[in-house]
Amino acid sequence: GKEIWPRGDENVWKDGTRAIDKDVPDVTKSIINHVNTSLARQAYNIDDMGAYQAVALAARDDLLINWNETQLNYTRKAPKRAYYLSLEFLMGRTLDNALLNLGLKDNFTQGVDKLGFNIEDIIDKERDAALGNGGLGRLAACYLDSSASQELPVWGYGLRYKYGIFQQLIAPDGSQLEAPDPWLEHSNPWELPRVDVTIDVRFYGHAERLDNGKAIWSGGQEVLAVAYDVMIPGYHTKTTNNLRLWESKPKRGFDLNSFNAGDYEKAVQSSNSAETITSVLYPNDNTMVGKELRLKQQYFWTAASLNDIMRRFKNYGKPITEFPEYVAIQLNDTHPTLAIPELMRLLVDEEDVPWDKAWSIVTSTFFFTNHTVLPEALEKWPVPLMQHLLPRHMQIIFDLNLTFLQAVEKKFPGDRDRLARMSLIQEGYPQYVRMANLACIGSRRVNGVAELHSELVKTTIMKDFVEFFGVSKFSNVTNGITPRRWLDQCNPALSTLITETLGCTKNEWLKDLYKLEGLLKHVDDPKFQKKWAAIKQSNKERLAHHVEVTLGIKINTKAMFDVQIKRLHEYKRQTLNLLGVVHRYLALKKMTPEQRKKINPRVVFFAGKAAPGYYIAKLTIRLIVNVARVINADPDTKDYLSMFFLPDYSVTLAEILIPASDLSQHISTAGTEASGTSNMKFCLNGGLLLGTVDGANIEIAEEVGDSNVFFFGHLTPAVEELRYQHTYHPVPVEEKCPALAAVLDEISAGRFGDGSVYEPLLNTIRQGDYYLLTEDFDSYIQALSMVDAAYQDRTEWIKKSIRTTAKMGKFSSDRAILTYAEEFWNIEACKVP
Ligand code: KOT
Repeated sequence: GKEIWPRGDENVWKDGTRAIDKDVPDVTKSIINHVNTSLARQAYNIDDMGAYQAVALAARDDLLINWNETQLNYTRKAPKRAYYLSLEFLMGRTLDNALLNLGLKDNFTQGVDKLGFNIEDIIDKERDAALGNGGLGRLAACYLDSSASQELPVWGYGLRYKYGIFQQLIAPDGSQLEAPDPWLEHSNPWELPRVDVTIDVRFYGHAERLDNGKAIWSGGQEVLAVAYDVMIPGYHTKTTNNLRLWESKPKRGFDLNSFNAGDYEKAVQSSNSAETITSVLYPNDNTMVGKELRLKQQYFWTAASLNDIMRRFKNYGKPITEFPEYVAIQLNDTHPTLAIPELMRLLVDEEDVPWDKAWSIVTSTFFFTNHTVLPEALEKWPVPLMQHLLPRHMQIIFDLNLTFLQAVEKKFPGDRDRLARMSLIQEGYPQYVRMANLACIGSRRVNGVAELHSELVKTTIMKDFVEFFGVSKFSNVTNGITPRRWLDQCNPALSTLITETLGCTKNEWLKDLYKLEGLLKHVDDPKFQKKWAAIKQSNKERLAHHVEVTLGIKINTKAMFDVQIKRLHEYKRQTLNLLGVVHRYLALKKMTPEQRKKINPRVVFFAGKAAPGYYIAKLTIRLIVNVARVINADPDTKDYLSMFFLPDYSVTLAEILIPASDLSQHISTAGTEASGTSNMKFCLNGGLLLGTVDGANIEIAEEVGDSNVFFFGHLTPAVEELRYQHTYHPVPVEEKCPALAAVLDEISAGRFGDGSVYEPLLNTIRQGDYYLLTEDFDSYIQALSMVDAAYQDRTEWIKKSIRTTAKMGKFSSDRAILTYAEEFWNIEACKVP
């Protein structure tokens, strides 16, 4: 039937709800209005920062209208929804992305110009929302962009950290220093505080068992979760989804009894500890840190999210047994695994659902993505800690384990080793809860993030589970990236050239990235090649300008730009790249000036953060910085080789670096990098790939063809055997790889400053060499020579670059998110009328 208008005059309400197609005068009016009212300022006292705030508020008005309509539409149509639970969302900046998605960039550019400002300067005032470490968090951000762009009813759930990933500084001796990232210091126009949306979350206390597997959990500490909503606009659609971030607050401001008794410190203590929960993002990537506060974050966030999801489901008015028909929940790695026992607790203890029925609801609702097979990253929590913090959840886990192991025993009678491996509990003193095992048995599907990685998941960490559940529960969804941010936004000139060349609208190819294949027709067109090369050149100049302004260093933009930017980690082997640069430097030193003149100049860029407690990774940064100082100052070689470590890597810095790269390096030990996603970003921007046969590199090569990538190194199946050899039949580096030994010796001998400082790093290679640098160094150097040779023929290089971009269709995060939607979640687009 027809809906009744809720209140007042329907026409007055509807007139007041403006449509989004703002023309230039609308834009200026709106900005001025915000300058005068929201900021209480005038033309006389507004600077770039103030202008940014006013422009952001003007853009936000449009986002809000779309956001409201989207959410109302979801409430009315009550579709099945999916929720993406991630402890990290590495969003970067919002303004430029919002204007492009709204289709308002041109009008805002003109409007801002009329007001005496430059849009790019204003955009540059925004701070990154850096609530993530690296690939895993940025993937979550790309998936939100794609969900909204594909009009899918998907919400993200995360934490509103007061401090994002630390700011990286470089000390005079070259080491990394960390400073806090107080990103919320200025008000954040992109979030809506929902002080009315709060959820109580309990910690500690005791759980008293009743009959039927039920229990009552009481006592302990109660903390309040307050919702902050972040608008996620789709590209050229009204659909504007929601990212809900939780902030922790004390339930009662402070304990009045203590206050009255004169103990002020004790009185504010409870409020301190509650607020601590969401104070800081843990700065570790691909490692597990067993801190109690981290476990508290995980429970606080999953409990608040699950309760919120349950409340929204109940508004649909459906019986609880239909929960999985309306809700799908994706677990971004094991960090939100407590959602599984939490949903059991809600169903069994609070909704009176029988245990077995509850378990069938749970296992129809969750989906689990694994992002790493590195053993040090697999989460396990001490049972005593969990028992203390979450007594009811520990009971539930033990009960689930009992039933699960009985089923395993039934299928594989008498196989005690198998039971020990598959148990949710690792035996010992103390015992540990294995989160990946719990996430696996509680989920309908388990997936890896690239073909090779998904195979490794099935044959290593989940082998027993494949044998128990059958292989069809396990599959692959290769990661993707959003072409809106990672091409249209960061490389507008290339985006324009592509649109002109393809003969379709920008909107069409940005939403169907396979259309890029249309560029192949033009590969041999010299005019097109020239335009392509000119854009790369101007992006290199943009980067050089940025480096000159921020670091005061001049860069030769005629050189090849060779880039490795990612978290510092031994498995990613920045050290291999660094030692390769030293090798090149030593070779240049030995040449005559005449010989050098034949060499193509090269500039090598590094950027990336090291976890504050990761000693070897931090030492690697220090060595990079100090090698760079020597090389860049050497008059014999500096015209042919230079090297830079750009501090404080971020999404925003990536947006400048990636479009400027001729070559990028993705050189992890085979079988260690689950996917990698920056490899896709470089290739999308026409940078060639130098890499190992690992992660998504393999699928990139499948798409672009082997002749357009530079591959080297041992393959995954060889790695285990080589490590065995290194352990039981070690051969000295001097014998195994003389070229590498020579480089190590130069560093030890003090050519780049006191060599003894770097011994611990060099010794990881000389002894044990877990990441197999001595095995891959020679073929790495060979690959670098192939790169040099290929770069000599500039036309052929440009063709490779065009072909690479043309074949990136597969790596759109739209393809990835539609796979999740169709194959896992069973949700459909829900268009705003
Ligand atoms: C693990 C523990 C804590 C924080 C982060 C991780 C983590 C990050 N595990 N895997 N990743 C990366 O995820 C990316 C997105 O899937 C992959 O492309 C990348 O290879 C992983 O290393």
